[in-house]
Amino acid sequence: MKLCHLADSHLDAGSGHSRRGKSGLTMRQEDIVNAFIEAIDRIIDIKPDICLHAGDLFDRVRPLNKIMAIAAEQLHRLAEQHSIPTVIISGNHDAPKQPYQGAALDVFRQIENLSVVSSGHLEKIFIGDVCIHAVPHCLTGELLQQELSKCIPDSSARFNILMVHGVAAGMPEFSMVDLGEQELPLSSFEGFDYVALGHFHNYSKVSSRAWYCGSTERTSQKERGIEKGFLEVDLEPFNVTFHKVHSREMVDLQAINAAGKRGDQLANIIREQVEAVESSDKIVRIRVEGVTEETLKTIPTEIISNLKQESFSLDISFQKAADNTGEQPFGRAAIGRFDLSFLEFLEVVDLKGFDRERLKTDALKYLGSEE
Ligand SMILES: [Mn+2]
Repeated sequence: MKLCHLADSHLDAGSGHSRRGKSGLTMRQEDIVNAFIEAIDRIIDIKPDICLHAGDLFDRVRPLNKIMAIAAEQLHRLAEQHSIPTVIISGNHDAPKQPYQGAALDVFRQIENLSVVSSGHLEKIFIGDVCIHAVPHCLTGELLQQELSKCIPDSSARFNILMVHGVAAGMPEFSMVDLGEQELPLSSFEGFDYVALGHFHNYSKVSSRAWYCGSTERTSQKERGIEKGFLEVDLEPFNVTFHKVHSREMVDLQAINAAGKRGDQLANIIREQVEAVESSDKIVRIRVEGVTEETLKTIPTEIISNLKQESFSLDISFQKAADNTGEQPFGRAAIGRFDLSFLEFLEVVDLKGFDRERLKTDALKYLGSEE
């Protein structure tokens, strides 16, 4: 019995990237889509008995139509054309925040051989003699605990598999410090032949039979240097193999100390460092510490904007001299992060009577990040 286990594809992430590719998506959205397609190609080659996607197929509740169409094509290819029975659950990113919204995943229910689990409740799915206990993202942590307490291995099945999306409890290293993430008590994993976990983006073993397969591409600098892909799992004898897919390199440059430097000197140091890593195909981050308002005003903006032009992605964060806590960057880089957090906040807060889309558009406008 062979499984393939993938998760956290986060399709539609990267919408804030500044350049568009041939498809019309941003080049970063294309990266994330391509990594997912590469994983599907490899899984089709492996031809497992069952394929499991453990949540966050999409980065948000309402992905672009173009992204939905790509996901449909790939899931159709995998499950229906290549007859690989596939189960997919919702995660904290793509599960609706209000039940009436329904999940984007629901439009794939017509695909043959594909089971979509997005109801907010445990669903037991039999595939041959394997019982899959699929627990999607639930509206609250309490509801999730209730559903997990119903997950009892079925003695009529040859193998019992649990699929769930969240943070293994008591193991904060598996947190994504994400809005809406939920805890999974380790006791709920007991008695299962395999536990296919989603949420934590770096593939990791939680216990001998419970694994995070990781995401198919990197979504933050925290994942820098970590290989991305999916797991091939044999149940008898038990064996787990990681398969790597291509992902774009991320670089975190050494912080620059701005103390005593003029704006032009600082810009040249930034340029040297960025050019040294050949940033044209990389996601690069650099922090400049101890910056005064005066220095910031005298930085030649054309040097910075040229560097941004030449780099695939360049995030420069300027941190104040007086209040060098590392917590309060300023400048456009800082604003860029704040608006994203605010958009995430808008997704989860109860906006009685307000137009959510309008608020988002206005927020982007006033927070200054609308290009
Ligand atoms: Mn997640």
